[in-house]
Amino acid sequence: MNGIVTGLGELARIADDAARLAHAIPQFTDGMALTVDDAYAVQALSLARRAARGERRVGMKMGLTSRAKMAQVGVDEMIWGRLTDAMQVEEGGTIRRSAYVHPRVEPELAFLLKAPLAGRVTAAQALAAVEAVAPALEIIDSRYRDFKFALPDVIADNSSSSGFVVGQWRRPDLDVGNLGLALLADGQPVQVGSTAAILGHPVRSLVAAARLVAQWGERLEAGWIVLAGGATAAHPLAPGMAVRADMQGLGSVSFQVGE
Ligand code: OOG
Ligand code: MG
Repeated sequence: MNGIVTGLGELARIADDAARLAHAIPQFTDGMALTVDDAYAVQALSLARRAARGERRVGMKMGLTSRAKMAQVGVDEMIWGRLTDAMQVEEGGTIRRSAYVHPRVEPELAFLLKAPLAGRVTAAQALAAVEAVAPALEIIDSRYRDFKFALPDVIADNSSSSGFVVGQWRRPDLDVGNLGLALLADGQPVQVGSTAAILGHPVRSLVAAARLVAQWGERLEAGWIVLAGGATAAHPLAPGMAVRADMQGLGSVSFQVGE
């Protein structure tokens, strides 16, 4: 950076170290031109480092699929990231605030797949591949200073993914297109909204996920979790906080924040 030519592998190491050690870094795009393609290559290399440490891929997250999220971070294109087993927090579990730079939480809908999906699929085809749906919370943590980034930065940083919690799975016989939801911190609602905020219907996020991974030679696998993207703006986490999301017809999902 800063005029020095930095390889994509080196950027991946910087992004991975920042996530692993919970320290803030300057935006890559402050010092260099980084294309979206480069950024996804950095993300893949960074996740390869996690795989080398024994982390297992369990799914994919979609990001910036709602207006509220786009407005909050000032980026207006859909993005995606990779989920690993190490990112999953047990429902009702406790995270350590110190393991993150400046974590936020957002209410999401999770899909569990029973069949692979890739490329151009219809909403009906996407739904036919869904085994179950559940309310979910995503813990996002940009590794960039002040949570500020441009599109290539956030992609290189695995689209801010750092943790996720999934509530009780249920059969997908409920139309998830317009479910009321609330995000509560210490019992107080801090965000309210609807799953309709996610591209008009969260299944569109699953359709987009299948298309986007295929551009990178991947497919969504049976057994994977796909997070549809935050339905509301994200809320900052603080030590001692109890976090819960309630979703109409799907119940709730929660976790606690420790020191
Ligand atoms: C980028 C990640 C966006 C979502 O659900 O929209 C995201 C960020 O907000 O840092 O996870
Ligand atoms: Mg999210």
